Amino acid sequence: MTEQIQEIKKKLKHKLDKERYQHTLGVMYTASCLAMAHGADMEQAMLAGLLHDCAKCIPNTEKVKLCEKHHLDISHVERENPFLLHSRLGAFLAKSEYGVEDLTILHAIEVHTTGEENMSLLDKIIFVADYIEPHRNKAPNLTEIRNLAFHNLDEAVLRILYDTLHYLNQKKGAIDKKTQETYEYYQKLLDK
Ligand code: DGI
Ligand code: FE
Ligand code: FE
Repeated sequence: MTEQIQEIKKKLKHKLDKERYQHTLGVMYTASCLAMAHGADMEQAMLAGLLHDCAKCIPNTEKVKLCEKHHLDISHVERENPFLLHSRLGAFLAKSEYGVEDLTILHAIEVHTTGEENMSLLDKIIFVADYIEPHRNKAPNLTEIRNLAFHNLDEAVLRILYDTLHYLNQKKGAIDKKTQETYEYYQKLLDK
């Protein structure tokens, strides 16, 4: 493993709670496996996986304040559900606090919660790795989605979005425009 990854790991351990740190390592390794399966750059996948939730444990009020301070956009749904900001703020911190300059990595971190239309290979790897890493055990259909992830990444993305929207509808969670748009884009792309 590169020195950069080792150093970031050390720093992150103090910024995340124990469970989030374990999840983060799970996403890092799962992302590297998906990169192997789909011919992506493993180092980029590991770095993006390692940092994707770097802003997750900042208190929600602080997330909003930090976004305002650094002029990061906050949508209506994000203001109501500030946990959603951890992805955009995470991309910002990955650059400013952890020294990552690679825009491909920063973008994958930025869109990891809602996804986005026409995602890059790395975006999709992080989006899927986040959902299937080994510590995750609550979502339905995980066995099937884990299998799909290594064979058809777009299908896995669509399935995750379908299940996430279903879950949010059930618990009456506000749906970010981007989550819905991503779902519709992949539904159309795969002709479903
Ligand atoms: O940060 P993690 O928990 O590892 O994972 P994540 O960043 O993908 O966040 C997962 C949560 O985000 C999950 O409970 C579903 C929720 N989510 C995804 N899209 C939306 C959403 N929540 C709301 N309220 N609105 C959305 O559009
Ligand atoms: Fe996250
Ligand atoms: Fe995560």
